[in-house]
Amino acid sequence: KKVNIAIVGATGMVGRTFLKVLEERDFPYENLYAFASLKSAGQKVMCKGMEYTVEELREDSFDRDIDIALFSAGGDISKKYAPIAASKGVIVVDNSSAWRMEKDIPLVVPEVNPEDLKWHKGIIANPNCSTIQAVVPLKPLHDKYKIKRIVYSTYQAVSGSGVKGVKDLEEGLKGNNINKAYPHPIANNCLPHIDVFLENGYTKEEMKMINETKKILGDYDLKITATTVRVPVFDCHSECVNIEFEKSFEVKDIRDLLSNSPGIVLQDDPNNNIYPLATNAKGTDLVYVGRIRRDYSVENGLNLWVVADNIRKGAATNAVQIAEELIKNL
Ligand code: 2RA
Repeated sequence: KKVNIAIVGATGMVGRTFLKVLEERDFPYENLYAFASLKSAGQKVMCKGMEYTVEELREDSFDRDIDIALFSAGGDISKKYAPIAASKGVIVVDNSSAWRMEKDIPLVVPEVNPEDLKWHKGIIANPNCSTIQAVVPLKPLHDKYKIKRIVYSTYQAVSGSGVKGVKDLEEGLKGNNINKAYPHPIANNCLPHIDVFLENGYTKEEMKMINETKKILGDYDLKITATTVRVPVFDCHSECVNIEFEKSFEVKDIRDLLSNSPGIVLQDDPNNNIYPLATNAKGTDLVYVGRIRRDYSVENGLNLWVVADNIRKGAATNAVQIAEELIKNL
C-alpha cells in the first residue's frame, strides 16, 4: 500500500539521510512532504529522482493526508509538533530524545522489540544512536543467557553532534580549535563529555544508554553503567560492551548465535587483524561485532566490540525500518 510521508527537519544531517534511505530502500510512498525551519524553507531536496521544495513547519502542516512523519528536528520541535501531527492521525517516528522515556510511547529497534509497535498511540520514539547499535547484539544474548550487568564504554563520532561537531574536528585537525560543539579541542583528544552533566556525575548521554537499554530490552532489573566518550572520528560509533550473564556459555556458541541474529555481521579474526572498524561500517545499516572474548575477571563474563554508522542504523535507517514495519499494518 502506498503511503504519504512527511520529513520534519528535512535539511539536517539525519533529515537528508532519511531521504537517502527512503530512496535506497524504495520505500513505497505516494506523496512526500519536506518540512524545516523558516530559514530553510524554499530549499530543494531530492528523493527517488524527484525534487521537493522544503516548506516551513507550521501548526497546520499536518492538515493534509499524511500517514507517517519522520522527525529529526530537535526535542523542542518534537515536543510541540509531534502531538499536533498525532492528533491529525499521523503516526510520528521521532528521532529526538523528547518522548523516549514516556511510558506510553514505544522505544523501538525493529530487530529487537518490533512487538512494542503494537501499542503505539501515534508517537513512536527512535532510540539514541549509541543505544541502538548496542541492543542489537544484546537482545539475542539476553534471551539465551539472561544478562545481569552491562558496562558500556563508547567512542563516538563527531557527526553525532551534527555539522558543528564535524567542523570542530575538520578545523581542529588544521590546528584551528574553534570549539563550536565542544568545550575543548576534539582533535587529539577523547572528551568524556557528551551532552550535559547531571547531578549524579553522569552525562545525559550516559543516562540515555542506561535507561533506554532497560526499556528496549524490557528489563528494569538490568544493572548498567556507561562512560560515553567523544573521539576524533567523523562517522560511526565504536563501543566496548562488557556483559555479565546469569547463565554459563561457550564463546563458540556466542559467536554462532550472534552471526545468526538479525542486523549483525561478525568481524572477529584478530590473528588476521579482522575486527569492526568505523571506516568499514560507514554508509551501511548493519551492526558489526568482534573481539568476542570471555571476561575472566567475573563468572559468565563477556567482552564485545560493536561498531555501526550512527547516522544510518543509529538514526535514519532505524526510523525508516520502523516505518516499514508500520505500513505492514496500515
Ligand atoms: C551524539 N548520540 O552522538 C548523540 C546524539 N546524536 O552526540
